[in-house]
Amino acid sequence: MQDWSFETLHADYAQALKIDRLIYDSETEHQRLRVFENERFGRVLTLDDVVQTTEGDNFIYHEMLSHVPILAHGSARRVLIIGGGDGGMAREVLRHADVEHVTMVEIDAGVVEFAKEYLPNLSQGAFDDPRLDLVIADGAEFMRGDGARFDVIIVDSTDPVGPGEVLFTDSFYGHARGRLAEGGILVTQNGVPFLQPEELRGTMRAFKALFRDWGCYLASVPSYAGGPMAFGWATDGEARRTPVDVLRRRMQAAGLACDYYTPEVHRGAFALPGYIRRLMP
Ligand code: AG3
Repeated sequence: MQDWSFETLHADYAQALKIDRLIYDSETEHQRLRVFENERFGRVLTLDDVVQTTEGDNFIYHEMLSHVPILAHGSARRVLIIGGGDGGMAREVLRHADVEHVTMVEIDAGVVEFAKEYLPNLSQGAFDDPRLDLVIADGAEFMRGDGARFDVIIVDSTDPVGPGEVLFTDSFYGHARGRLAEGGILVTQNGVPFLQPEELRGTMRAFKALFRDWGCYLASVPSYAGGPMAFGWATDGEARRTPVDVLRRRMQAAGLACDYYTPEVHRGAFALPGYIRRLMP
């Protein structure tokens, strides 16, 4: 079919999005990048034909990977984002006035430049925020370093194919643990478990060996088809137990108005259906 974007991520299942208007199509040094307009989702960004984010539903993913760890932590000052070149994650993290410093490590300078120009709705000015330090580097290598520690680390990655693969290895998670401050929390993009069970299983096995409190939480993102997406959660602290009324107070104090995140959704997101719970080691 012409004028449709077919996703190539899974061997036996594909979603297609109608390309109402092709806005950009090119190869960067690392991957093929496309942006097109779809009537329902607005602008859609694909990397190697896999949907990365859309104007229409990115709020679900970005709110859940940022506000869950930040509000659970309660006093996050320093946040590290690995990946996130479109700027959507930085946008949500920077909504927290208490966050003093955000380091964002993106491997592909092309994505950032391009997102600023063709997807300004994603970053909404986040790249101009003086609290943001954008580093163009390999996230795995950055993690190996012994620089600053972070209260929250967010791995906003692609799927574990191509450049994103190293962000799903035991050694990467081990290095991430070493970069967490006391009580720090690591969260990760962990795929859609119905279609990518091994990806989640692998991460959970690694987390279990490394962290006192490990697991995952869920949210359904329409453009990541196939059921809920899993987000990995790992910490040596107690933040998972933060009660709903405390989350509510923190959310109010931060002046956050969200379209997906609520304190109740936050707590409920950790409830796992049987087929996902069975993937836990
Ligand atoms: N990165 C996550 C894309 C994963 C899509 N994968 C899938 N459908 N299993 C999103 C980047 C947004 N900042």
